[in-house]
Amino acid sequence: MMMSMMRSCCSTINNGILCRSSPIKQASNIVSFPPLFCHPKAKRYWFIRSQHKSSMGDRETEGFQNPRYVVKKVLARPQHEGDGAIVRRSIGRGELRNLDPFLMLDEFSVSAPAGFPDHPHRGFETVTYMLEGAFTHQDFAGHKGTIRAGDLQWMTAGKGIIHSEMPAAPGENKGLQLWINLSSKDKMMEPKYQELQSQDVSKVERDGVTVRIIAGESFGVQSPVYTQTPTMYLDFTLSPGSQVQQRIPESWNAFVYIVDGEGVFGDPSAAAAASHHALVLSAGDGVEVWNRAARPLRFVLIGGQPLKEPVVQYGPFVMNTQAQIQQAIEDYNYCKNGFEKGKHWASQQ
Ligand code: FJE
Ligand code: FE
Repeated sequence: MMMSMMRSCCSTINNGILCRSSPIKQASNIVSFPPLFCHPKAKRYWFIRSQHKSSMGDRETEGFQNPRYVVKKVLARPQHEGDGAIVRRSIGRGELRNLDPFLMLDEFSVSAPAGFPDHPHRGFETVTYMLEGAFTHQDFAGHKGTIRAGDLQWMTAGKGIIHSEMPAAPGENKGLQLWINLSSKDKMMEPKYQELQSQDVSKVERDGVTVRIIAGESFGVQSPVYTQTPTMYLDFTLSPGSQVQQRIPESWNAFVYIVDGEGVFGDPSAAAAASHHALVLSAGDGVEVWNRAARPLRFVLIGGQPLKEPVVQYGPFVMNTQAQIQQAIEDYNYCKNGFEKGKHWASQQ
């Protein structure tokens, strides 16, 4: 259908000459818990929490009124993506299509020559956070850089980016890539990058808990990253026996992704959850986490303000309507409306 549309448009678009040899062809609700007083576990929860609080004395906590619980647990199984790469997709897989404003979370583990060669994006942000090794990105506007363990790249694709993302260190190169949707008013904005090196990511260490603040705020420390769609992104490591409370804006959707170890989330009597699981949190204004295991627990806590707009996705293009998707494909194929620099560009091998 798209091919015939392209043929019929050819005489009017760029004299019908595709600007790329491989054009694209077209082929949650969160459950709210009842008010706290009628939650079956409320009493016990608050009993434990108040005991815990008194043992903490006057020490500063991230106190909150309405705790969030785990309402959905999804295992991110390995799958093929890009060119020979393996990713564990949690948000974006069948069981968890999207969690407004989040479209995708991939935990990737890639060794050369596999990777993510030249591809476009439109309509959302990608956040790449390295856990191990290094990744080099190159884009059609001449941006090039390498991010290493602890570094992050926050890319607002807006109206269009074409780039490559390839492993840059020997062995496995690991990280997380999150896709955050943009509101209709921001989808066609000029692209923008924010890069933070590991040493510039704020870190708070307290009582066996370390938090790296990628976006948003924790323990009174704010990340310098500007989030076009309001987002929090925290990387927690809890030593054995430690626990943490973290505030989350009440109206936001939020989830946890466990990177390493196992932990108890939300309800102290819940079973522990292990690595490679995403845990969707109920409504509420904070979450509490316990590490009762013998090894460290590492997880990311991600929350965002829902956009509440229609989502139409075609691979790396995420818009509000099917017509906008057709337009994105046409713009990419004919290098226009944001994809102009794709005309004479290919990444350096
Ligand atoms: C891709 C569109 C894409 N998961 N995890 C289509 F954008 C991609 C893509 C990625 C990606 C990149 C990194 Cl660094 C980490 C990722 C998808 O680039 F693979 C397809 N097929
Ligand atoms: Fe990409």
